[in-house]
Amino acid sequence: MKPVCTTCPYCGVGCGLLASGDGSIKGDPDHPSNFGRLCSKGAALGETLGLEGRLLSPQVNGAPTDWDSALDLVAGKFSAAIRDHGPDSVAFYVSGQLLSEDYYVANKLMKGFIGSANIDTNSRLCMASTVAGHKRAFGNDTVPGNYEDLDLADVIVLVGSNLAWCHPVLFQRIQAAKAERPEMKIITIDPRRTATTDGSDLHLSISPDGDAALFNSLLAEIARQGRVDQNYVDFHVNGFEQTLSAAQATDPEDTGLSADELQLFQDLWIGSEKVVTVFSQGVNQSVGGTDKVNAILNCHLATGRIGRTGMGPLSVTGQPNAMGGREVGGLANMLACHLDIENADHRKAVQEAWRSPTICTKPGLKAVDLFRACASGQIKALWIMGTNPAVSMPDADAVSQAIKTVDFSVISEVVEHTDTSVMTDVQLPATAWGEKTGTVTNSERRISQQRAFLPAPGETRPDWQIICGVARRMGWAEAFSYHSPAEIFREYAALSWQAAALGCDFDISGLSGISDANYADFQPVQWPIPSESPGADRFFGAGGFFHSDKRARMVPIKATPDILQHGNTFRLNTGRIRDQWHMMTRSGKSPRLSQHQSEPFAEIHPKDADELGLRSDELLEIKSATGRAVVRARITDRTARNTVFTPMHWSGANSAFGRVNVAITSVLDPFSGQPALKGGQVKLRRFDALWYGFAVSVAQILPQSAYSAVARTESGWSCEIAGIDVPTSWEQLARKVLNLKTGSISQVRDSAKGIIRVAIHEGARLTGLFFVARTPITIDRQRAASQVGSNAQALTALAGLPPIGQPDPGHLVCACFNVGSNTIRAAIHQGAATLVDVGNCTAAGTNCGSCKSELQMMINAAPVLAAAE
Ligand SMILES: Nc1nc2c(c(=O)[nH]1)N[C@H]1C(S)=C(S)[C@@H](COP(=O)(O)OP(=O)(O)OC[C@H]3O[C@@H](n4cnc5c(=O)[nH]c(N)nc54)[C@H](O)[C@@H]3O)O[C@H]1N2
Ligand SMILES: Nc1nc2c(c(=O)[nH]1)N[C@H]1C(S)=C(S)[C@@H](COP(=O)(O)OP(=O)(O)OC[C@H]3O[C@@H](n4cnc5c(=O)[nH]c(N)nc54)[C@H](O)[C@@H]3O)O[C@H]1N2
Ligand code: SF4
Ligand SMILES: [Mo]
Repeated sequence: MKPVCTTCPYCGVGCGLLASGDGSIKGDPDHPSNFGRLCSKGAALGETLGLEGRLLSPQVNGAPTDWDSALDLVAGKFSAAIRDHGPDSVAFYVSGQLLSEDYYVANKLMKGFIGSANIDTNSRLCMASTVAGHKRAFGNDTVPGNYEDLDLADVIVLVGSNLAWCHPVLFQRIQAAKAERPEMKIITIDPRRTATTDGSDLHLSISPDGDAALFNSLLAEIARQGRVDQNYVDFHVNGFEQTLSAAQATDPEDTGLSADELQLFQDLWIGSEKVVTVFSQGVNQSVGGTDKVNAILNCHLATGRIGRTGMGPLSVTGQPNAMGGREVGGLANMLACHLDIENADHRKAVQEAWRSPTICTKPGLKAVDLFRACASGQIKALWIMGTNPAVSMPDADAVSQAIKTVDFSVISEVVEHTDTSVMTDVQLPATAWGEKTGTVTNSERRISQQRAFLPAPGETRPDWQIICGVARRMGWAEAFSYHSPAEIFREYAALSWQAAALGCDFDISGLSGISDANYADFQPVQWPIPSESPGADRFFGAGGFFHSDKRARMVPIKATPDILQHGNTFRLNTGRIRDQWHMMTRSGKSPRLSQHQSEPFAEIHPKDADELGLRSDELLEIKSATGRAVVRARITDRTARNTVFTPMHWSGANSAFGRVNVAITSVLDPFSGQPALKGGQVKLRRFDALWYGFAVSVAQILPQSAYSAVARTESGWSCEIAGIDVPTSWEQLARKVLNLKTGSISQVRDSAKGIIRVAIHEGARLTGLFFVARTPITIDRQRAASQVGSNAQALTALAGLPPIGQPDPGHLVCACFNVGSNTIRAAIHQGAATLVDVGNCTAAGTNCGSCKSELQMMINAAPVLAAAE
């Protein structure tokens, strides 16, 4: 069987893949987003395709039902709410992980037929500040440049981006360009040290939210050095003088950088015309996110460094279809094809194209307000699609409560139990990645197709079909009578012609006549794709902005650094880890991906840890007025004093108290409504565990106790656990934790040291291991996990020894090729002195490269280790 060309369902790089029904996944060498490269998550997709935990039939009030009954119920409840309380009494909360065709029909149903704009998306938590910043500066939400600019730039500045972990294939692309042209400079601006800062020439550890001050200072320096592109500004830009004055009023000390660091950065930025400024969530997820975006754009506009090869601002998108969602108008304040709700001509064009009975006339509720309206009773019927707000929204307990409060709630999901789905009245089973076909747009405006290469399991249906099924039952059969995603795509592409005629950037009208056969054979293509002429590669090189006077706006920015910091609280910074995707409903199925980091943690500075009386690997309680989380402490100076960094990935489905968003209150950017998810205000305390434990079982372990985090292993599940009470029987506790009712128990106890180790055998097969101690468990997890499911003897297993005759690979470092630390150390010991040597000997680091900084640290440590031996 020939493999199917498809696109990765994870990040906004949008890598092309070759996928086969047997689960083998390779990078597509011909796809222009990745040219065959993949990262650890993309490479492990084959391990996530199993049907374990999938939602396979519609459920109403916890019982399976047929599609007709479920869809009748949903349509009936939404229609009744609209009839009794008006169109604004219902809401959709959707996702940048839907395909454009799904997203387009959801938006059409809400804005054109129900007649409300109460549809918002998780992009509100993600890209909203960039959208608002782009619109202020350019008139439309336009990404001016391309990935190719990263190959050609002389200076690349990464602002609030951990590209090495979050957009690894772009990071590899930059590293490859740097290997060819070592004079190229990579600068990363992040308050914390990351794998990305490790791989940069210069790391500027700015104060949290110091970004606007940094780019304001840069603008002032551009003017001081006489490096403004006066011609470009005169012809294409408004607002230069006021913006410069505001920038000159900024105190450079607000960046938290030394004068030397600041000068070095400014000289590098100003000194090379070919500079690309890449930005991500350290910019967007801030109370001043939109201002940060404009502070960056101001510098590119003032120097005319935009829309030409090798230069420009580049916002990297998070989700696979974050960009497509913006294009279809998934945000509550947008119409399809980048048209504006507030503009009567735009509304008319959309309504005419849709031949719809109505059209929303004002922006709808943005995510945070939408859930508040659920809590207050204004929203009577809520439909969530492809997102898990009970975990991913700030003030997550209040959001959970809001969902419970709504009279009627529905979710379209692919897995059976998420923290959100268990609170909804109706669960509709959607086909997952690999089972459905449609388009997505990546960070460089490139539209590619995700294609089915597996059959739809059980009763699952693609999201667009589910939405159309409800719309038809609500009385709009004709407008939602699509038979295929191709049909939806043609309508959408035709609407973009109207948008372009009204002066918008988004034009894919050249695809409005695409045949079913050509849609099936869709090749990756970048917009604009006008019908008459070939589209340009980039925007704004010669002006042509989308404000009515065709000029850009520089926006005066008042830099207000770290305004969230006050009192004796810590600043809670949050984000991502290398090998997990969001709430792990898919990446968490891969044992390989679950090994790199298998529990929620907080990076905390050694001095802060000292003051809290906290030792390494103990537990930390993170608390605010809204909620509390308990996570493992990682004491490191990679994070600054008075700040902690925690990953966002743990939920109630896999941890006891790992949902960190319960402790983040909803503080919003005033322009975009995006929450400041990087600036939580929390109190910290050492969590007084009486005992610490580690468990591995062939059976599924469930989160429990005062602290626990569950992860997949090759032969089952593992769990980090801790308790605050002494159980009546350790044997009983072991059985409960391991979820093993039967089997014979062996145990080792050292009461003086407070150590208890339990093994359970079913015949000769070791089915579970449970280690308990008064202090954090130091046992080698990988080794223990590899023994469960085998015929290992109790004594060997409980001693934590490797099975006889097997080498111990050690802690997993390279997830792509499953290479552990011991294997790498052995290679280094035998003379491997560079990354290339280590790669040649062990294959580690030769695929996605995300582990290179870890490998380099091991190489650097080698002489020290050798001396100590
Ligand atoms: N492995 C992995 N990759 C992913 C995802 C995933 O779940 N896992 N999710 C995808 C999605 S949806 C998104 S949106 C992207 C996000 O991609 P990124 O934005 O790169 O990732 P984050 O880890 O959220 O945050 C980036 C950095 O912002 C820094 N930061 C915090 N506050 C500030 C500040 O005030 N200023 C500056 N300059 N930096 C600050 C943090 O320390 C952090 O290192 O990743 C995508 N890729
Ligand atoms: N503290 C903190 N919180 C954050 C962030 C942060 O940096 N810090 N980042 C924010 C950002 S940028 C983002 S993007 C959000 C992400 O947050 P969420 O969107 O809540 O995260 P996911 O776990 O990806 O949720 C997607 C859900 O859709 C389901 N799904 C997968 N495929 C399909 C499909 O084809 N159809 C349907 N119907 N469902 C499907 C998955 O099983 C999963 O449950 O989190 C935000 N929250
Ligand atoms: S970089 Fe990794 S996660 Fe992102 S699209 Fe490519 S393979 Fe997927
Ligand atoms: Mo995101």
